[in-house]
Amino acid sequence: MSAVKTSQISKTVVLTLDHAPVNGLGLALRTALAAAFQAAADDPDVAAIVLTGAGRMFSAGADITEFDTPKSMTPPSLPEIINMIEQANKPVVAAIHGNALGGGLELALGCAYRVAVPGTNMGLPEVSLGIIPGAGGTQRLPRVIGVAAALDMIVTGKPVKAEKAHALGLVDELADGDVVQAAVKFCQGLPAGEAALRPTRAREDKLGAARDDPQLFDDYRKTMARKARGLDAPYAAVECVEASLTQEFDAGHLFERKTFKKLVVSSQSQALRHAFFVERAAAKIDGLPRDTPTQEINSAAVIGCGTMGGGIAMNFANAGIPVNILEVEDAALQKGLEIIRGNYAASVAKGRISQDKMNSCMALIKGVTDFNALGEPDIVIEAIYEKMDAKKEVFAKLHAVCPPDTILATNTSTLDVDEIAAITKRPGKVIGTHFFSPANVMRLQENVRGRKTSDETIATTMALAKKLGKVGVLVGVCDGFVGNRMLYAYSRQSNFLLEEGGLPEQVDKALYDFGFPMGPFAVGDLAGLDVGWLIRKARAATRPSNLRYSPIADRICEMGRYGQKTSAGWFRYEPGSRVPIADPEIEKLIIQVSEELGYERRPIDEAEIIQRCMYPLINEGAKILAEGLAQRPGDIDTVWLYGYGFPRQRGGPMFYADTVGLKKIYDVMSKLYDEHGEWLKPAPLLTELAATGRGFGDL
Ligand code: 3H9
Repeated sequence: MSAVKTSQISKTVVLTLDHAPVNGLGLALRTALAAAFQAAADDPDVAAIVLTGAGRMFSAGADITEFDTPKSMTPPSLPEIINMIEQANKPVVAAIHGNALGGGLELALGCAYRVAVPGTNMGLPEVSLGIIPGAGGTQRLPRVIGVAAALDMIVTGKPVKAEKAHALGLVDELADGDVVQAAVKFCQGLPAGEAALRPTRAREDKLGAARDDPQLFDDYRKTMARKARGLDAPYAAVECVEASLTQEFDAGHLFERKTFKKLVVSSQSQALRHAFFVERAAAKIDGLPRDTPTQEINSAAVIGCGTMGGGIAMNFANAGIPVNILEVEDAALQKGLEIIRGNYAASVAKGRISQDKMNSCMALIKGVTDFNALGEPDIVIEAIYEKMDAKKEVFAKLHAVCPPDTILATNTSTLDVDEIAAITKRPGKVIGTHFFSPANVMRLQENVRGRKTSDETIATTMALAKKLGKVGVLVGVCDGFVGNRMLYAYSRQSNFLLEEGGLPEQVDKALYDFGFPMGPFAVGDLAGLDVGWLIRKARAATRPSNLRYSPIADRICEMGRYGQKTSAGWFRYEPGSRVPIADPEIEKLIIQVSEELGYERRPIDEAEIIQRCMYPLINEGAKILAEGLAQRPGDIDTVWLYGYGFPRQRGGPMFYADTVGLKKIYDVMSKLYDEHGEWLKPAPLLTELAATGRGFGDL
């Protein structure tokens, strides 16, 4: 069956890309499209051609799964097909709905005209995969919408809606009703003969403004420094767009093609593509059929109107789901609601959402002070402080007041979900939904499966994550679950490094340069140091005495330094500023602790900091995999990419580990274990994979 369907309406041929799920322009679709297009172009009875997509969208672009495979090299290539379309002797109109992304939009740019359904996403997101548009996008888009607007779309990779695309000149007409009918009508309104042809390559008018602004590219490079830090593709994209202005079309196109070919084999692109696919794989649960029934979530409740509870409630409201939020003390409730209102107002002020959107979200959030006023929510998420007794009390009450079908979820980040579930008579309906702070911003949702959590509850909670715009990853019950358990291993070593000779600013700089948005100490100051301190104090009695423990963080808290909220923590802060400043007082404290513990301070370089922080984190990931607490290495990567800002261009910790080589990591860990003891003992799975020359990707 051909991947392109041909039909005819009067003298217009309609070619429909029909290659589920996203009309990816892999070899099968390219071959079929080239043949069908050639036939239509050669047919003297055909006056015009409409190109459209079947199913949910026009096209999501090149088939990413074929990159690095011989199929991607097999003709006809996408640039060849687009050139053929552009040079056809009859007008070609793209009829676009759903998404026209990457090569999909490039295909549409090769058409003389574009008709689109309002709301369609149109964009060149290639940079998010570590590449640039490689089928003429960097040369044609500036010719259609001008250089400045094209730079924005190509370098940020963010799609625009068809309405905006229309205003930019990328869409010639917004379809009122059926897009194919609209495109056919559009063809019929075109002038006869050559007057209807409009090859994009020949369009020069939109380039004029940039020709008069020689500073444009250098200025643009300055604005992208922060967001594009450590990334190659955005800068390469600017160079290619620059070529659209400084070179003839064919030369610019060739330059783009060469740049694309170089980037597509780069380690950054491999890592970013890995990130794309593991995120989608994380939505699939082993042993849970795709058609597992899910419950409808049309109403929700949140227990606790603190920072987490408020952020979680905002997620529901943003998704249009009414949510009751409970705080027993009215004053605390009002304070929490005010913070929510303030967060929305800040988004309105920054132009991120409209005042109308804020009003509709606020109208969906209702504060209550009594469990009996929770109504009949489809799901309740408990987000109170981390104390088992308090959580059990809440769950007992929830079980008593909520309908038997209501899913009862806990936002705990450390406690045993099974113990919480046991207090109810519906353990199948109990699950962990661990959001990350700020919960209305961070995209990770660790869904924690208890021993008795039902398949339906799991499927519903995973679907809910998608509905809330989150990335759901299913994990098992253990202390800290996947993310925080690995984080402990990382922070522990960063503290030990201070005792051995490092300083917070040095350690943070090394991890920032590695690609994290912030180092562990600046993150600690941002999150607040008192929370961890309370947990450590509560656990002090059960802490194994044979394991190394760093007292520095406790000593800092004893000084009343809780981080940014007290303008002092690991760093100090000027009033009203969030910029960490190295503090001699902390340096003195660290040196004193080193002396007390008998460590002779030594210089520690960046490479050692990275190894010392990242390898134990990876080692913990290996233990988590062996214990079956994460389904696959890619799930761990997804947790770290979306919950902890792990540099995406490194693919996540487990992917990064494979790029380093597990043998090397094992060797370093073994040496560290000899020097520093138990915390650094290589995990059995790491040992086994290293010994057999395999990586996590082989599992
Ligand atoms: C490019 O075009 C290069 C050119 O410039 C140059 C060429 C020479 N390829 O995300 P979903 C799969 S680079 C292969 O869950 P949604 C996806 O893995 C490309 N597979 O759906 C999933 O598979 P599974 C530039 C793809 O509705 C299934 O389709 N384009 C591709 O939430 C459904 O996907 C992009 O970067 C692909 N291109 O979102 C766009 N796209 O079911 C990438 C998707 O087995 N795609 N799949 O897990 C997207 O952003 C989203 O998929 C989209 C739909 C918004 C389209």
